Formats: sequence, structure tokens, C-alpha cells
Amino acid sequence: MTVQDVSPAGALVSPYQRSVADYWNREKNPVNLRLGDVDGYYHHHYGIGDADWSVLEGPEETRDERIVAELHRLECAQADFLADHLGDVAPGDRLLDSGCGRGGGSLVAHQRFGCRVDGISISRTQVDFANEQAAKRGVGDKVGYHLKNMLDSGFETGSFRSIWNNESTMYVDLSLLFAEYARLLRHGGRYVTITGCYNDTYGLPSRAVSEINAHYICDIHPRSTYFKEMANNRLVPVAVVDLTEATIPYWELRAKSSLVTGIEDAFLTAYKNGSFQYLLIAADRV
Ligand code: GPP
Ligand code: MG
Repeated sequence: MTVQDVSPAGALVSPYQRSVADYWNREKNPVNLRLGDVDGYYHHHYGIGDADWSVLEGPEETRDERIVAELHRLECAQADFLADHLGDVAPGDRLLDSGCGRGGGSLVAHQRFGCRVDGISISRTQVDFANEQAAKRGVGDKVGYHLKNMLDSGFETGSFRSIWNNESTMYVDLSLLFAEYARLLRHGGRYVTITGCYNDTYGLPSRAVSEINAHYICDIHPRSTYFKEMANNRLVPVAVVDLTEATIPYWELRAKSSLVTGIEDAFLTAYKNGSFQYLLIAADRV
């Protein structure tokens, strides 16, 4: 980390945030890069929907290639499902992809709505990578990525039609995050998150949930905290979708691939023992 890694709005303020940025600055998992190479949409989230298990059969030499394409299809289905919940977005609107990773989700939203999209990340490597992808696609004037802290973005009050977090809320305190979104969203604007949360009915985090926290250096919140902090910050839920069942095939297939990172069994155990849930929550700013 150098002084240039700190944005004017204070991209990094704590040693914790620096350690998270360090993880993502170094991260080069084939499960992310090889999937993104399929069509240039580099995602940092998991997949949903039924898997085509026939990819495991057929010639050994092309097995990996078939699995990569199938995992990517499931991750793209997840990005599309999130975009379905961003509301009635017009070409003149502006969207915020908060915790944008290598930027795939912003490109998906821009392609769908034709509007301006800003992505933010505390990883300089991710921001640079994402801006290169947007330039390659010729959309650098409409999709821009910035080194910014989602808790203190420095963007203008009321400037966004919709904001989303795709699997990035587990890196921040939700009371601070939703206060910032209440400021950034215009009245009637939409917030959407897809997240893994621990299940309050199970109790506190299970061993498998704790393993996921340790693996990504994050702090998975309980389901209840999302609704409590939304209610505290003028965000009124309009849709809640439990995607737990829908994400299991992705993890089963990933676990059978050569792209494993070692966290696959923890996700499968956590989902199957009821301690962890994969949710979409959409809320209106009132
Ligand atoms: C990103 O996906 C994952 C996270 C930001 C953190 C944890 C998410 C939860 C739902 C708990 P990735 O695509 O970068 O991860 P991987 O390298 O494992 O594919
Ligand atoms: Mg991934």
C-alpha cells in the first residue's frame, strides 16, 4: 500500500481495509480469471441455477473447458438476476456497483440499461483491470471504476438511481454502509444486494461459516442485521429471494473441477446444515 492508494474521500482508513485490499490486489484465482476469459465479463460472485452435468462427460482434454463455460454461465445468470431487480432504469440514470471487483457486473448493467455506471473497489489492481475491460469494449466513457471506500464514497448526495452490492457487504459494518446509501440514493431509488448471511435460527456462525470468514478475511452478518439496518436507514425491502437451493449446483460442480480454491466444502456444508443462506434483498429508498 502506498499513499496513492488512498483516495481523496479516504479509500482506506483501517488496517483491516488494507489487509482486504492486499488480498484482492494479489488474487489471481483461475476460477475467476479463466471464467472471465470466456467472454470478458469478469465476475467475483457465485452462480445460480441448475447445472448441466453432462459437462463432466466427454473427452478428457476438453473437460476443464466445458466446466469453465458452465460455471461462467451460472455466474452470468446470477448477475442477470441481480440486474432484474435494479428497477425501471432509464438511459439517463446513474448506477453504482459497490464493491465492483474486476467489473463484470457494471458491464452487464450498462449493456442492459445503456446508462452511466460507476464501480468502486478498495483494490487498485481490480480498479485498473476493470477500467481496461471497459476501454476494450469501447464503453470507457459510460462505465468508470474508482478506488473508493463504499462507506465514504465522496459521490454527490442523491446522485444514484440504484446501487448494488454483489457479495461485498460482508466486508463492512452495515449501519455505516446503509447510512451512506441513504445519502447517495435519490428518493424512490433502489438498493439490491446478493449476499451470504448466517441464519439467525441456527444461532451464531457455524464452523463452516467461520471457515468462509477466515478464507476471505470477511465477517458474514446474520440475516437479521440486513433488515434491522435497512429499517434504520430508510431502505424498505421490496423483494427477498432465498437463493440457497439455487446456488448449490454451482458449488457441487465447482468442487468437481480443477479450479477448486479449497473453500468449496465449507460452502456446501454451511448451506446444507442450515447455518448459511444465499439471499437477494432489494429495497426502496424512502
Ligand atoms: C467473491 O467471489 C467472494 C467474496 C467477496 C466473499 C465471500 C462471499 C460470501 C457470499 C460469503 P470470488 O469470485 O472472488 O471468490 P472465489 O475466488 O472463491 O471464486
Ligand atoms: Mg469466483
